Amino acid sequence: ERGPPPALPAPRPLVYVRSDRLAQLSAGLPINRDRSVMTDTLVEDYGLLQDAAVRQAPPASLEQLQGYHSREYLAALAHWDKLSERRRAAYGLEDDCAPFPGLYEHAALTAGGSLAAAEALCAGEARLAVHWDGGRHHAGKGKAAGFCYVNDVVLAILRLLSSFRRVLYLDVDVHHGDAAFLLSPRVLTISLHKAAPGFYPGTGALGAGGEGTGRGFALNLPLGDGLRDNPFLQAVAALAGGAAAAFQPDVVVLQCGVDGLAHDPLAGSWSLTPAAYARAAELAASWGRPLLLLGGGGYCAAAAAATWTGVLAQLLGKAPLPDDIPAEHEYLDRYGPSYTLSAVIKRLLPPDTNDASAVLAACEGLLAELRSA
Ligand code: V1P
Ligand code: CA
Ligand code: ZN
Repeated sequence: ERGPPPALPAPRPLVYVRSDRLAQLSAGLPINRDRSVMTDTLVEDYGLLQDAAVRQAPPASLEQLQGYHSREYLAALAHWDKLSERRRAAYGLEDDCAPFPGLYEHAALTAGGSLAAAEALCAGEARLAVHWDGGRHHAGKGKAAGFCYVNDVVLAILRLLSSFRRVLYLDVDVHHGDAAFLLSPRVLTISLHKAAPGFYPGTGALGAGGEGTGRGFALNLPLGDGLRDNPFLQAVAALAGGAAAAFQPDVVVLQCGVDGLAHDPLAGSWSLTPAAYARAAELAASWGRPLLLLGGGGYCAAAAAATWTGVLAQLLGKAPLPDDIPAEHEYLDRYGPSYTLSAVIKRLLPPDTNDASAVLAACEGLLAELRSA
């Protein structure tokens, strides 16, 4: 007898994509050593995965990677050991992006994790999907750059575009999201970043960028040193909130690089606290659309893990968490000498060089450009 189709499974509050293999492959690298495993372990020890669907990232297929990257670049990632130094350099495989054993698998898992998270939103399995190993916003079609070998952000957005009409991409990493999606009026890119002579990557001047039909759909807000929580959050609320109201996205992607945290050992530029990122993520969620949450920069592993744990707690309605790191936590020693989530904010901060009213005026100018695009 034919009855009605079985009810769809109720969406989980969270799809959490992690990769133990990727963490293993990253363990020997000079940048972000231990960050993945410390983040996943802390999130788990605070009990934030209790109702989540937790998935191991599948490696992206060659075909999936070719959705953005060139075939010859992908071959170079797989066979870099057979290339001359000159050819490696042509693919960006030097300095910031030195090749290493397992590089192709690393890249495929990085992309596969963000694709799996995007997929979960497309399938309606959750309203929130997280992949902290993602957010590699500098990789080009045929070139590695700024610690990014594969642009999982672009790949994930492409996947989202097959199920959602309009994507709002907000990039709060302290660096300019330079290689993100700039060619379509269906993707609105917003990047807050530091801009200063010599500061990487040197792009993202104030104004609305984008090319072809995407012209006007990339809003760049460069900011100066010392940025504090309040002006940062005012800018996110005014610019990204105003843009969301005007653009009416169907899904939101947040690149939540946390290298703007005070005392970040690599960027050392902004003076944000973990609370600023939790609040920014809450703002992105408040637009009422499914949210894909990706990582990015963040060069003190303990500070990044603590901040991302706080972001997740906020989005799951479980904030504030007990400030003391759980006593049984495997990486407890890495949070010393305070052994708390909030320790990162407790030292002296340099002055903020940003003028709050100038920042808000810049946001208004960008919104006016968007409205006339
Ligand atoms: O400044 C550069 C180099 C100098 N070259 C001409 C470019 N690279 C930066 C790269 C920063 C990448 C940020 C990635 C992200 O946005 C997303 C994951 O956060 C750089 C820096 C710096 N202070 O800007 N590389 C390094 N430091 C570095 C440090 C130690 C070992 C190797 C590289
Ligand atoms: Ca940014
Ligand atoms: Zn960064």
